[in-house]
Amino acid sequence: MAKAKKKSKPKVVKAKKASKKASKKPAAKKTNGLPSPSKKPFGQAGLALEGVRILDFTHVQSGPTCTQLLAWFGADVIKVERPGVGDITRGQLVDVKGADSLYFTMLNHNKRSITIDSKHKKGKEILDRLIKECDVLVENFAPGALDRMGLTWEHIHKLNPRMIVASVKGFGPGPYEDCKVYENVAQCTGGSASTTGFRDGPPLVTGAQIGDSGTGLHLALGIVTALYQRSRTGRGQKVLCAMQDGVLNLARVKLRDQQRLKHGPLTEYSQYGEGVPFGDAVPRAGNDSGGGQPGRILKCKGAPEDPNAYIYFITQAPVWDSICDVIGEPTWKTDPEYSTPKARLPKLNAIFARIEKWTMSKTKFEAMDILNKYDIPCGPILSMKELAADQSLRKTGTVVEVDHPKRGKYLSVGNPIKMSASRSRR
Ligand code: CAO
Repeated sequence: MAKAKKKSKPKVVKAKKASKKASKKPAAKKTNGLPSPSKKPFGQAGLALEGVRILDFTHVQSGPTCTQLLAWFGADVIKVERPGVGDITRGQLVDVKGADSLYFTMLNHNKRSITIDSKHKKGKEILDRLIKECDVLVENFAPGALDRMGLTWEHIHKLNPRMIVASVKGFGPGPYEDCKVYENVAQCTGGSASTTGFRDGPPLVTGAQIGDSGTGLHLALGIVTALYQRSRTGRGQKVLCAMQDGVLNLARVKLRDQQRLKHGPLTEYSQYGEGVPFGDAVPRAGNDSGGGQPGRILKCKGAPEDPNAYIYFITQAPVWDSICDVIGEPTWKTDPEYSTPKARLPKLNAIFARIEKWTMSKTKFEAMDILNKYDIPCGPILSMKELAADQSLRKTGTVVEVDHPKRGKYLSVGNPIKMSASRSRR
């Protein structure tokens, strides 16, 4: 980062001087302090975070997700692990005896690794040297652990005032700030579990790791933003992402509904049509859509024997006429009982039952093909088996094959963020 800035400065100065001396020459273009646009073809001007060095003190999932993202964009990530133990996930959910687990490899395959005892005198010296040479320290230890190693903000900032110290914790400042937190705890305390599942069942956690990976994503944005600010101020800062906050951010539509409750029932929720009164907190809404357009998961040909023969179907108002034609109910287009979204709300169960009669006559892919022709929003329920075999995801690099010295080839998720001028480093 520092190098790139040094290179760019003289160019700007030269351009200004030249335009003063030779008044007949056209005025130099305004560059806002940026170097002039690269003439190199897109994708050949280096990686976006090239030159950024990360001291990676992360473990398990939330922190490693963050540093994996930064490494995809070209940052040099040096992962520090505890001697003799390593990241605990190396040995968790082991499938191939003697090899690091997929849990570990799928989150760390683009990093360098070093073992350092951070509580040993020699280890502390090495860490101090690394702190001086790195741009960002990322950690997700239990609250207070970094301080107990002697790596306080004051110590780090004194050694390297440009250092950004980025942390994942379970909670922000408050009554729970000292708690250790794992994925499902964050899903429960961030509002996701209370709003996931069916009304008459218990709260549910979701398979997507919104507490761990979701918070890692938030932290990566915080780090890149702090790097951007540092390019103006020359100074690092602390970046904190609490898992509870990250989950709540992802569950914000439910906080929206909490406030709507004061003004009446949530009419797009199935329970409204079923005549079940609302309480004073947002209920679980099964597979109802989170937006203003009613949606459901419906059976397709093969269900329920095939557990994934389902499709998500949205009865979006602008394409209602097409929906009626496709499912064979053309009179619903003009029948006042069905023709407006408001009229449909109390009978969504019956409407979706009729649509399901149609989806059950098609496979999920046939239904998708037909519905897409009419811009009717829908999505087949894709299993992990189907996603692993999906050739278009392989082509875009969203699913990648990685080589491992002990386990051979395995599949990993590649960078889901695509940039035209920065290739992802696997
Ligand atoms: N050298 C010496 N000691 C090391 C070390 C190293 N290289 N790396 C870690 N340690 C020590 C820590 O200093 C700590 O010691 P103290 O308790 O004496 O301070 C000890 O190892 C354990 O660290 P920890 O408390 O972070 O680990 P844990 O397994 O007990 O807890 C977790 C794990 C994830 C619950 C906790 O780290 C945490 O709450 N992190 C923040 C939230 C988070 O990221 N959770 C997501 C986890 S993914 O599901």
